[in-house]
Parts: sequence; structure tokens; C-alpha cells
Amino acid sequence: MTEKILVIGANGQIGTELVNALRNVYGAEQVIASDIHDPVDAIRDTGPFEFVNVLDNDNLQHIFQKHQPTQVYLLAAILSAVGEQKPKMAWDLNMTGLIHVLDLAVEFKVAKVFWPSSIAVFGPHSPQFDTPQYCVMDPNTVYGFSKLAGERWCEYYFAKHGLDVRSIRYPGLIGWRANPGGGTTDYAVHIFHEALKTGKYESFLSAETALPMMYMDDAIRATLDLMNAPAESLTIRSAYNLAGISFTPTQLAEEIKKIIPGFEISYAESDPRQAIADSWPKSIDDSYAQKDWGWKLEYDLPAITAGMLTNLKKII
Ligand code: AKB
Repeated sequence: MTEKILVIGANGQIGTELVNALRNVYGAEQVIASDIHDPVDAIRDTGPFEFVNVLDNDNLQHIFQKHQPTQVYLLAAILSAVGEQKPKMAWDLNMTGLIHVLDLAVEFKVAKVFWPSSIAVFGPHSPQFDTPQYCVMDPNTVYGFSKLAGERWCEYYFAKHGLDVRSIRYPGLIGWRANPGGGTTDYAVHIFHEALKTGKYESFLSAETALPMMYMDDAIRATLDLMNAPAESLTIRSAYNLAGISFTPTQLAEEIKKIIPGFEISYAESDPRQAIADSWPKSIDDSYAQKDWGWKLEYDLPAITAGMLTNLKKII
């Protein structure tokens, strides 16, 4: 089957990288990038683009009608930190956008849908270490409970409509091609930019705040591997835990110092993102992803650090 792939929210941190990875695999013309904003260079210069507002169902329907996608990736979302500033807007975008896409995917018989979930689905009463796939989940951010509700919708559409929806609970993502927008884990990207530009960084999370993180190359590979896995091997239709690698700002700074010896880190007195980070797992168990679709992490902390500094140095 010739694939026609629609990526909604293509301008963001994941979209920028995923669109190009998909274009390399399926061919530029087969991958329609779409976003509410003007395309970023990496998207515009490499293939077709459409303006899309996921909250405007008529607009979305027109795009489905025009392109008849076989796969849809819905990436448009408001992340954890911005979600706390605009709670109603975050709920609306994250929920209504998802339901629009799920309904259109059923109507247009889309073969596969990808929708990202997050470690933010866990909350203060979830086990903090090696957080299992199934456990108490009491997220206390709008982003977190919109992702948890979204997971339930995905599983529901699979069960009731046979829609082949697949999802991953991403840890914090670290990439050099695009900046993150409005998350709690963003420090782990900003720190590399500041290390190269100024040699110092003030972390908004405290020195010993451990969070699960992942290099973007691993995240993109995971996404493509999950989407290519045989449907019958998938036992989870909510979203798969992915562990990534857990570290604290102190540990990350130590790693950066091995390459930039004069690098200095300091810590903000207080920041609202700290409470969000404190409610999330410190490490994750991803045995279901390993078992069901052969997931294996490649980038550890030294590899992430080297990759970020080497690549960023070329572009900033
Ligand atoms: C955020 O920090 O909000 C995101 C996430 C972990 O989902 N990066």
C-alpha cells in the first residue's frame, strides 16, 4: 500500500524531526506536514504543507478529504508548564483536537493513528521509581490529566471502532533541531544552548530533581518502530511507558563539564515547574515496550550530551 501520511502540529519539537524522518522513509510528497502557524524552514523546504487548526473540524475534514491519509500523527498540544497558565485552553486543544482526529480517522478509514502521551499521566501517588505501566495515576496538571483522558479515548476508539491507534508516554525529549515549547523538562534542552553561548545556566528545577529523559533520535526511532510493529503484537492501546534515561540537573551539568570544563550551573530560588516535576516519576519501567515491539534505548547520558553539544555547535 502506498502510504499518505498527515502530521498535525508539524512545527513543534517532535514534529520537526518526525516529519523529516517520515519523508526519508516514505518520500517527501507522501508526508503532508500541517500546523496552525507558518511552517518552520525544516518543514517548508522538504515537502508539502497545509495550514490546519485542529479545533476547526471543517478545516480538518477538508484536509482529510483532500489527502485521504493512510496514517495520521496528531502532535498539536499544549504542554505541562503552559497548560498551567492556560488550563481551559490546554484542555480544549488537547481533548477536542484528539476527538476531532479520532472521529475523522474512523470516517475516512485511516489505517493507523499516532498520538503522543507523556510521563505526565502519572501523579504524586504513582510509584516514583520504576513506575510500572499499570498503577495509581492521579496527575495534577491539566496537561497530565488531558493526556490520561486522551489515552482512555484512544483505547476506547480501538475497542469500539477498531481504529488502530498507537501511543507512547514520552519522557522529557532532548533534541537540537527544534526547541521545546512550554514543558517542565525543557531545562534539559536550554542548558545545552546556554552552555555553548554563555558557559553558564540557571536551572529552574532544583539540583537533585531526577526525571526520565530521552534523546530525540531514540524518540523518533521508538515512534517509527511502534507504528511499524504488527498490530497483533501490541497489547497496549492506551500508551506505552518508555523509560529513557533518568538524571538530575547536577548529573547533567557534570556531564557537560567533561566537554566544557568551565561550565557553571546555578539554581533558581523557586519556580512553579518544580511542583510539576516533583509530581512525576523519577524513573520508568518500560518492559511492555521491550516485550511487545522490541524497544531498546541507544543514547545514555554521555551520548546525549556529546550529541547535543556537537550538533548545536554547528548551528548556534
Ligand atoms: C513536558 O515537560 O511537559 C513534556 C512532557 C514530559 O510531556 N516534555
